[in-house]
Amino acid sequence: MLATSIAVLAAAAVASAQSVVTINVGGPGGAPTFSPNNITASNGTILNFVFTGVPGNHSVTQSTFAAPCTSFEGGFDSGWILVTAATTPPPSWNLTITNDQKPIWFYCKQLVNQHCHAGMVAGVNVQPGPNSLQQFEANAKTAATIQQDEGGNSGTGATASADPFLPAGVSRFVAASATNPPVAAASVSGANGGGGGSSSTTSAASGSTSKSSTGRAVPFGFTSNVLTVFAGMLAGAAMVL
Ligand SMILES: *[C@@H]1O[C@H](CO)[C@@H](O)[C@H](O)[C@H]1NC(C)=O
Ligand SMILES: *[C@@H]1O[C@H](CO)[C@@H](O)[C@H](O)[C@H]1NC(C)=O
Ligand SMILES: *[C@@H]1O[C@H](CO)[C@@H](O)[C@H](O)[C@H]1NC(C)=O
Ligand SMILES: *[C@@H]1O[C@H](CO)[C@@H](O)[C@H](O)[C@H]1NC(C)=O
Ligand SMILES: [Cu+2]
Repeated sequence: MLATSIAVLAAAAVASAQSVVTINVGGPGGAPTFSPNNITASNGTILNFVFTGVPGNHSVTQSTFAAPCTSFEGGFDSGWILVTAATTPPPSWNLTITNDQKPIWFYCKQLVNQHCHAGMVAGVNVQPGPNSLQQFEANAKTAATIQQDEGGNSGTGATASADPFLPAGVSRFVAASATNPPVAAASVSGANGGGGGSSSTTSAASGSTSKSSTGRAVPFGFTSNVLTVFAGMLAGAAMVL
C-alpha cells in the first residue's frame, strides 16, 4: 500500500518535470525550415516553437500524412507570425502533447515562396513504416494546394493553452486572405527563387486581432479552395464507385 503510494507520487513527480522540445521556426534569411523537423515527444511534453527566422512570416499549422499542406477542422494553427527584426525574446508558441501514440504532422502555410512545397514540414512521433518523414516531405512537394484556412489553439494530439506570445514589433495575421489562392504544385519549379507569382497578399489581413483560443476566423469547409478540394474528392470517389 505504502509502496504503491510512493510509486504513484514518484510517477507524478516525473510527470510534473515537464520536458520541453524547442523547435526553431524559420531559418536565417527567410529559409523555410522547422528545426528540428523530426520530433519525438511523449504526453505532457511542451513543443516550444520559437520564431527565430529573420526575416520570417511563418505558421505552424497541423495537417495529415495524406495531405501535408492541408489544414483540417480540429487541427492547431498559429496563424502567420511576421518577424522583420530579431527580438529578445523571440515570438513563441507552446503546444503540449496530449497523445503520443499517433504521429502529428504540421506545415507552414506561407504562400510567398510556397513554404510547404519547399519542405517546411515536420512530424512528431513519426513511426517506422511507410508513413515516413521522407515520404511526407515528398508528398508536400507535390501537394495540390497550400491551404490557408485558419485553425486555433486546440489541435489533435497536441494543444496550446494560449495564443502565441508576440513581443513588441511582431505582428500576427490570423485571417485567411481571400487573395491567397491555392497554388498548383506544378507552378513550384524554382519556388525559392522568384516571388511566388500568385502569392499576393492583402492589407486587410494586417488589421488582425486575436481570435479566441478556439475560434476560427474562417470556418473550415466554406472557402472556395476547400470546395474545390471537396469537388475533386467527390469526383475521385465517383470514379472509384
Ligand atoms: C525520424 O525519427 C524516427 C523515430 O526516431 C526514425 O525512425 C526516423 O528514421 C527518423 N527519420 C528521419 C528522416 O530522420
Ligand atoms: C498519452 O495520452 C493518450 C491520450 O490520453 C493515451 O491514449 C496514451 O496511451 C498516452 N500515452 C502513454 C505512453 O501513456
Ligand atoms: C513555453 O514553455 C516554456 C517551458 O515550460 C516556458 O519557459 C515558457 O514561458 C512558455 N512560453 C509561453 C509563451 O507560455
Ligand atoms: C505575411 O503573411 C501574411 C499571410 O500571407 C500576409 O497577409 C502578410 O502581408 C505577410 N507580410 C509580409 C510583410 O510579407
Ligand atoms: Cu514558413
